[in-house]
Amino acid sequence: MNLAKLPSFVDIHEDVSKALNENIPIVALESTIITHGMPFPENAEMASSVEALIREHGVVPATIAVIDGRIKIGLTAEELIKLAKVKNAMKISRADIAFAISQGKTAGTTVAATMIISRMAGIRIFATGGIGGVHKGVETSFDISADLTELGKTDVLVVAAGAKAILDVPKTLEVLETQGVPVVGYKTDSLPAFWTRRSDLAVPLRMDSAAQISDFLKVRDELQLCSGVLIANPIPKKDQIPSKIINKYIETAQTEMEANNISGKEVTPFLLKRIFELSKGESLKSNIALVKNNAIVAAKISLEFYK
Ligand code: PSU
Ligand code: MN
Repeated sequence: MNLAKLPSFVDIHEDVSKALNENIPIVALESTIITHGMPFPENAEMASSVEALIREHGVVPATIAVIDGRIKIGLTAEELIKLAKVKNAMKISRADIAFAISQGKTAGTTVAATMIISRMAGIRIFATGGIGGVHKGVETSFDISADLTELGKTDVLVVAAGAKAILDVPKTLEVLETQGVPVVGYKTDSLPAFWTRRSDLAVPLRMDSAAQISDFLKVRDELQLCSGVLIANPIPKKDQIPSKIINKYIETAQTEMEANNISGKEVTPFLLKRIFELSKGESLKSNIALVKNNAIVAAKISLEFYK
């Protein structure tokens, strides 16, 4: 990776640039989950403990965000806290990343924006909670996350706990297939549904080890497929919320969202916040647990891939 070629508005954390220069495994992490996905102080605690967990595996974490118009690849402890506390951060995807930089904004990067920045720096493996997807009621709203098209064209592997159950999961799977994105169940035949380990849907592909996934990535590189991969990793058993319970909260939140005419970027943060309130914080506990679980799997894949 020639770091000198990166744009002048990119700041790479010292540990990350060392890792890039010396081929030390790295895992990228997104920041919309910090600015829009969780309340303070849980967001800050989650972000720093996920980084610590990755380091424990001998892998360098690189949390990606935009702060005051500068792309940050890897955050200092102070930057992380600043981002977790900021009140009016943007939520940026492919459409608005350049705006945030040119206007000097502070922003959480979605899965799509984090993929773009990871790719630019040569980081291949990325962990998140759940990707964005096709929303319920898409027939009228046309709301399909830009995460799906990004997965179709940007060569980064994303570890997630499936697509969030607030989505129309069957349609999300269909779009991923159209985009040519392999969806790989990690040690599972069932597509994980974020807060629950299983859904009614079969996962298209299955692999049972980080080594298998690393081999798969290497074949993809030789084929020059140049698109993303989704690893669907189920939430740990003890952290699940039974689907009967979570689905009730999702339904209520969805009805309120429609009644309040919430649309666009606000949909996902609104739903996550209402489900958090309705579940009296239980959904957040599960969300944090599944992000940690994804970080561990991403670290293992990264270790294999850079061997
Ligand atoms: N996963 C979580 N919490 C989140 C998100 C994912 O556990 O807040 C964020 C991701 O950044 C994802 C975004 O890219 O939600 C999707 O937003 P939208 O549906 O507007 O594309
Ligand atoms: Mn959307």
